[in-house]
Amino acid sequence: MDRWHTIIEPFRIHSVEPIRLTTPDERQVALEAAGWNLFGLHADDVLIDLLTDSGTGAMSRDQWAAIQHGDESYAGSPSFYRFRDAVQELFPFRHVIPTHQGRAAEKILFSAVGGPGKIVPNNTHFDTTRANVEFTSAEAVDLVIPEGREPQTIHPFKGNMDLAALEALLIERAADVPAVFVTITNNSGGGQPVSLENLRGVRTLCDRFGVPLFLDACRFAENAWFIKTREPGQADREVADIVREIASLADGMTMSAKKDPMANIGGWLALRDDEWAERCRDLLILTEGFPTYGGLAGRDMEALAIGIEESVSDDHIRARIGQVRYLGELLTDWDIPIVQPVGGHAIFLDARRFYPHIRQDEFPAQTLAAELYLDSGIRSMERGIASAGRDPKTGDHHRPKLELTRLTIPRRVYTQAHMDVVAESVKMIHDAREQTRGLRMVYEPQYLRFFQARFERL
Ligand code: P70
Repeated sequence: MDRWHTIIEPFRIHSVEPIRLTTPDERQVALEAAGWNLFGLHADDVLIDLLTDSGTGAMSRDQWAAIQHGDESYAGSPSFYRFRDAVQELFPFRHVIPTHQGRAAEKILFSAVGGPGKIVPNNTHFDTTRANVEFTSAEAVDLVIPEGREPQTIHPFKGNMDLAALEALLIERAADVPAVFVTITNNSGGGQPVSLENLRGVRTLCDRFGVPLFLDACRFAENAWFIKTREPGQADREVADIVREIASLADGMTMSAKKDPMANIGGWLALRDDEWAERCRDLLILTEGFPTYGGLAGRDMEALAIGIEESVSDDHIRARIGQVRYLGELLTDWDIPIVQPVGGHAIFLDARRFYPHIRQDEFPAQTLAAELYLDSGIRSMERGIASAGRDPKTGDHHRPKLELTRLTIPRRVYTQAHMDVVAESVKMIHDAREQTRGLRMVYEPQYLRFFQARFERL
């Protein structure tokens, strides 16, 4: 594998935002006040914020300029048409419905086509997708290939759908499947890509059983970059061209525009089917707003139109994915256990191997996130048993195979020096791992509990 340690960022920085250094004592106080949950911190008390790559990217000069052109008409804003055209340039679905973020698109779609008795397959449902499917009393099933559940197994497309498992499900239940979903890249499985070959296989099955194929496409450009660099015969294509082929295989998409399109807020639902679109627009009006703005301001749609274009710049994605990989290589060189190969938007620390002495019920990945914050002020996100929630039938914890702590890299925000600091801090807590104790959960909300749960040190 080719290896590069220094990646040229294809930009220079023209506006800076100060970050605050804190003392260990200040961090201890802040973390305790937050109930050992990093979502509860004031961002001012964070040194390097790797909680999420969602809405946290740096907008470009051109995006800020476009904001000045925002037209705030309630209906028929020219900003909507610029946004719609930018979407259709890559995803030529007839209907493009703006929403304030990705989960609103999910809520609307599943309200329209989900419901009791329905079942939705996906490579891996992201938290909000699963929650929105289940909220309609439909069932959400994850059919990623087995390699996608094993942190150490190397596979170029660990986000691929298990086609045999999908076929088996469709043979039995096709009539109950409103749509097959594929998440690109597969966030919950480590930000792992899906190959074109696999998407074509899913399409063939969908055609055979007469079921539509939808993309949860938040990180479409990153997925396309992996196709370009890993899939035979794709190396000479532009990322935009690969994205268009991905789109051509699908019937629709839900989208959080806070990821690859580098907007601070926004999303969309896009689809071909007229009747479904009509139902979704009705629901949109009920919950989000008129169909030419969804929950967005005209200026947001302007920033999005430019961000969509910038997201498929090959130079941008090379640097973006190269930076994530750089951090992954530093950690790998120091024998820190991470999900391999490194995915598109984040490094996923393997908390099971990091803290083999902490039982899963004692929240190893949450513990790791807390220790990292205490050491340096870096904020990460738990992606393990706390995030997995409970089985609605038995009331017991889901015990996911992957117990991970995610270091999510915002786009165009941090430098290589920041990545060095992150790697050094992870090494510090890794060196001290044997003395580390786990946590106990002392408050647990009903939905998506990881956002607001509170913990105490054991
Ligand atoms: C993250 C964010 C959002 C997301 C996603 C995929 C593959 C849909 C969405 C929803 C934010 C997040 C949200 C819930 C739990 C943890 C983190 N992912 N599909 O950090 O989009 O946030 O715009 O409603 O990754 O990964 P939105």
